[in-house]
Amino acid sequence: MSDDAKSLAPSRRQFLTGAAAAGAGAVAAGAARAATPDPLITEVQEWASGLGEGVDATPYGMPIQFESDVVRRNVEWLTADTISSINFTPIHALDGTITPQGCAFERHHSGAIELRKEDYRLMINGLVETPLVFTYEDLERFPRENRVYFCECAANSGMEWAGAQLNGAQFTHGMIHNMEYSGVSLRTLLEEAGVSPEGKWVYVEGADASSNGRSIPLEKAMDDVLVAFKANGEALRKEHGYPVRLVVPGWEGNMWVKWLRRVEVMDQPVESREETSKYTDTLANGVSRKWTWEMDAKSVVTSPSPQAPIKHGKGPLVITGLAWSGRGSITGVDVSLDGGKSWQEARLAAPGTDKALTRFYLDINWDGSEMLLQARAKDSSGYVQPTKAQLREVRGLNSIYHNNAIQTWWVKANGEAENVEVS
Ligand SMILES: Nc1nc2c(c(=O)[nH]1)N[C@H]1C(S)=C(S)[C@@H](COP(=O)(O)O)O[C@H]1N2
Ligand SMILES: [Mo]
Repeated sequence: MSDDAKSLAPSRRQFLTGAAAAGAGAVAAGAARAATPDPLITEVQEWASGLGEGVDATPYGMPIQFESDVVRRNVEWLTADTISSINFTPIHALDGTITPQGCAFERHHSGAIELRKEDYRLMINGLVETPLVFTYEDLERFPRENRVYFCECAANSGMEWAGAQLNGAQFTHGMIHNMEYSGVSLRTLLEEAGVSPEGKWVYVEGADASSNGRSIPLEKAMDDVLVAFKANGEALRKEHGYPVRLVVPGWEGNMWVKWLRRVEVMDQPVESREETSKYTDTLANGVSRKWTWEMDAKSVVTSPSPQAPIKHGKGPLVITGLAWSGRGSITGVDVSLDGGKSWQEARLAAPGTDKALTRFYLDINWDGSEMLLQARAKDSSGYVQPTKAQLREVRGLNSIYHNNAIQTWWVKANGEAENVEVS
C-alpha cells in the first residue's frame, strides 16, 4: 500500500463500518436489488486507491488475514500435553471435499518430527526373498499413482459416546481430513522384495520415537495401500509425515503410519500396544472388539452448526455437510430437519468416490422456526448410518473409538445452533 493510501485509510474505514451495516440490511430483506446508493459501489475504496502487494511479497502463501479463525483447534482437557495429542480440522468453515494440509487435523504420539529426504530410508524385511532398503529418490522412480482418500482417527466423535458434549462440528467430527495423495503402491514395493508364501501380515512402523507400529493383513497391504510422498500436489507437511507416510484407504487413521521407516512381512500380527490396549472397543459384557479397521459410514452437517450459525434470518438457506465410508463410496445422504422423524434426500455435489469425502447440500427455504438438524449416510455396501440409540444397543457405553452415530444440531429461531441428542 502506498503512503498516500495509508493516510486515507482511517477515515475511510470509519465510513465503511456504517456502509457495511446498511449493506447487510439490504441483503436480509431478501434481494440483492440496489435501492439506495451503496458507498461500497459508488465510492472509490481504499483497496482501489493505491497499489497492492508485489509478487515477491509471498513466496508461499498463507490464507488472507480475514480468514484467521479458520484454523485447527484442540480441546485442552482432552490430553495432558500437546505433544502426545490431537487437534481438529475446522470442517465447519471449509467447503468442497479436499482438506488443505495447513488446517488438516494432526495426531501425534510423540510429536511431529523433522526428517530430511536425504536421511530418509524405508526398509522392507521379514518374510521376503530379498530384504530391501529404499531411499527417497528410489521411491520416486517407481510407477506413481494419484488417489483421493479420507483419513479419520478412530477416536473421532469419541467424546460424544456418553452424551452430547463438544459444541462444534470441528470438535465432534474434525479428526478427519481428505487429500489427494501421490505415491507408490505398497504392493509394488512388496513385489520388488518378493513376499514369501508364509507371509500373511505386514508390520508397519514410523521413524518417530513412538514408532506407532501396526499390523496390517497382507491382503490389504497388496490391495490399495499407498506409500505417499505428496498430498494435494505438494510435499507432505511435517505434521502429516514428511517425507513419506502410509495411506491405508478406509481404515482407521492410526494405521496411516507417518515418517514410514519399516515394513516387516510376518506370518502373524504383532498385537502391538496400538492394536490391543488402544483402538479397541470394550463392549458392555467386558469383551473387546479388535481388528476394527474399517471406518463405518458416517456424516455430519457442517453448516449450519454451533460454530457456523445462521446469520441471515429466514428464507433461502444452504444446508451442507460431509459424508464418508471406509467400506466403499457414499451413495446417498438424507437430511432431517425434525430430529429424524422425516428425511429428505440431499444433493451430492459429485457422485461418491471410493473411501473419500462426499459433499452434500440441501437447499431449503427456512421458515425461521427451530430445527433438529441431522444427516444420515448410506454407502455402496448397503449400510445406513445408525442413530446413537442403535449404536449404543450394540456397543454399550464403554467405547471411546468408532462412534459413527447420527449427530443432531438444535438450530434455534435466532439461527444459533447447539449440540444435542434426541431420544
Ligand atoms: N509415526 C506415526 N504415525 C502415526 C501417528 C503417530 O503418532 N506416529 N499417529 C497416527 C494416528 S492415531 C492418526 S489418527 C493419524 C493422523 O494423521 P495426521 O496427523 O496426518 O492427521 O496418523 C497416524 N500415524
Ligand atoms: Mo488416531
